[in-house]
Amino acid sequence: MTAVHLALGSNLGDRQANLRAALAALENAHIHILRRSSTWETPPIPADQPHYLNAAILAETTLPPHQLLAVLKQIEHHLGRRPGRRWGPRPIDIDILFYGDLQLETPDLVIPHPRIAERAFVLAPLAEVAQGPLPVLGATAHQLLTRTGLQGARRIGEL
Ligand code: PH2
Ligand code: MG
Ligand code: MG
Repeated sequence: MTAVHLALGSNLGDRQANLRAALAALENAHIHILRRSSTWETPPIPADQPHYLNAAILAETTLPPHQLLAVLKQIEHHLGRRPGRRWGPRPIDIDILFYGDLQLETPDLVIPHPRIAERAFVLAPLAEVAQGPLPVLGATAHQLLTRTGLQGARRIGEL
C-alpha cells in the first residue's frame, strides 16, 4: 500500500455532487480514502470560467502510479469530463499531488504535482489532510499556504 494525496476540482454542473461522486468512484476502484478535506470554493485560474469547488484527500492504494492515473482518467470520463482546453472548465478533475515520497517525471505524469506550492486552491484543502512536512517539498502545506495567502479560497463546508 502506498499513501497518496489527491486533489479534486469541479466547476461545471452540480459541483458538490461531482466531488462526492468522485469519492464514491475512488472507493469502488479500491483507492481507500483515509482523510478528506472540507470543500473550498476558489477563484478560477485563468479567470474566464466559473468558480471551482476544490478538495483534497489522503488515500492508500496498491496501484502503481500510471495505473492510478489511468483509473483517475476513467473516473473523470465516467463523470462527464471530455477533452477540452488546458486549464479550462470541467465537471471533475482528479490530480495526483503525491505518491508516497516518489519523484517521477514522465511526459504524461509528474509527481509531485508541479504547481502545488503556488496554488491556494490546492494548499488550503491539502493543509487539512497533510499535517507534517510534505514529501519531496519538505515544508508543510500550512507553511506554503502562509506564503501564497488564501488567494480568495474560502471553506464552504463538509465534503
Ligand atoms: N484547476 C485547473 C485550472 N484552474 N482553478 C481553481 N480555482 N481550481 C482548480 O482546481 C483549477 C483551477 C486545472 O486543473
Ligand atoms: Mg488540475
Ligand atoms: Mg488533471
